[in-house]
Amino acid sequence: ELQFPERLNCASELLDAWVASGQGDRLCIQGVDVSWTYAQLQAQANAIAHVLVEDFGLLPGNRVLLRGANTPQLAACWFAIQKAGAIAVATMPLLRAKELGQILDKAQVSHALCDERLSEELLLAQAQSPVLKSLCFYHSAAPDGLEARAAAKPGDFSNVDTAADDCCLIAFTSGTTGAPKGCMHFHRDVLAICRCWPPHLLKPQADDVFIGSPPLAFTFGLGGLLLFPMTVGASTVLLEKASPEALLPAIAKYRATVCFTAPTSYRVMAPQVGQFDLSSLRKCVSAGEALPAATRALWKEATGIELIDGIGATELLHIFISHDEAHAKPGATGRPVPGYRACILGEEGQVLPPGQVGRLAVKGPTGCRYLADPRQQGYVLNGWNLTGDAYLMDEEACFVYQARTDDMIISGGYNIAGPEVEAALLLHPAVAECGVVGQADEARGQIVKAFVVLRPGHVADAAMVKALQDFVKAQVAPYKYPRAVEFCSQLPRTETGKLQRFRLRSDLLK
Ligand code: 3SK
Repeated sequence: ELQFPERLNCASELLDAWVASGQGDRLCIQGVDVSWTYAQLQAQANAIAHVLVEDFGLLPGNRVLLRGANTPQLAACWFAIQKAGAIAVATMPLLRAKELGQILDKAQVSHALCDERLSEELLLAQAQSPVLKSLCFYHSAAPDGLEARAAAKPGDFSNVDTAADDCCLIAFTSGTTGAPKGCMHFHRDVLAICRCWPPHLLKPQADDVFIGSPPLAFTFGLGGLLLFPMTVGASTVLLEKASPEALLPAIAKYRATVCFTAPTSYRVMAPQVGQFDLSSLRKCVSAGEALPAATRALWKEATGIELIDGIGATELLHIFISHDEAHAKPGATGRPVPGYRACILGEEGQVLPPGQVGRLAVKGPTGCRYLADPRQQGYVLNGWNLTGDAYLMDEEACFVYQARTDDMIISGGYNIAGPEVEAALLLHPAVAECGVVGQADEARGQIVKAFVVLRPGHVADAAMVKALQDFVKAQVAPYKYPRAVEFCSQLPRTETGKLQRFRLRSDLLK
């Protein structure tokens, strides 16, 4: 079991400790035209903490909204908030005023630090918000911008003496249906995720260079691109634009060794890897969505690297089931990360035996604490977090993803997992992307409907529909084949790359 002292500030452990131990000149963080050592990041975070406290009256426990793409300055702001004993509420850069307004209100945000280039929507939200009292822009040349203010402050700061159990971040769950949910996490949670998955499964080294696409506002990105490299004194590259097309040249440019991105991104990058020198790359992590076996194979064939898969949740802060390269099993996510336990629960809450599909439940050092939300009761039961994912545990105690519990299609009495049909379709050479959902049907209750994006050069016609249907029937139980196929030019995805099946479903209702 992990032990933490009663008083704990995660910034002291992850940032200040490197400087205190004489290693402040290690390279910490690179951006488009900046490169900071640990000491430089610390000095910047300290100066920003002074600005927040002295210029804007920030008090411990206040909530500070962050808005910006992944940059070193965003990271400095995040640590400044921790140092001041406040609570970081990082938001996805693509959010619009309405969504920002919901977050301001729900989290009772009093202060905001915002990249000046993304000011418009936040200003609109602020105009409607009775709670947001101060807003300061960074990446700004204005005399009252964050850079000018920070330049006038000292580079040292005495961190607020927070408790291990003080809330330090509220992470909002991204875009499914319903109002956004804010997940509260403590200083000890931040350190717990650094001590569970990385040392046992990622096994990073001090000379690693991390890179990837998830925004720091998504806890997958916060851990993978900021906290985990800093746990071992490694460095990280923060890219403002990290589309698959931008990620490959960046890996080559920065000689990156560890990459974090979503399965879709590995799938898009795989055919292009030959155009870049990726010889520095040694570890590739996939999360944020279930990893189809076809994508794992494609990436391995293109790079020789076995993907490290994982499932995490904003509610649990980071990955809780995973494997290392030596234990990869195509189609399976892996086993519980050391420190976590997992089981499969049936309809009545009973633990199911191996081979049976049920709801994945997880217990560990982190867990769900929704901010003022009745949905808390549905997520945590007897200390078990009910993730909303349908899984089975196989005979080797590996956990195998089936679907989100609401992605199950019930057709003619059969339970069909949409992602399983997607995985089969993705093996077809003409298929670039696909999404499979249930469509209402008088005779069968529902039928399987596939939305398919074809690779260039393939024709979307009746012959292709038949070819795809036959292809699926040849791989999985024939009753799972998509009775309806619709070709489209793109699929709806969240900012973090997750397929929004609910939007495909709502398209069917129109
Ligand atoms: O969605 C996931 O799988 C995930 C992974 C790592 C951290 C956080 C999340 C939500």
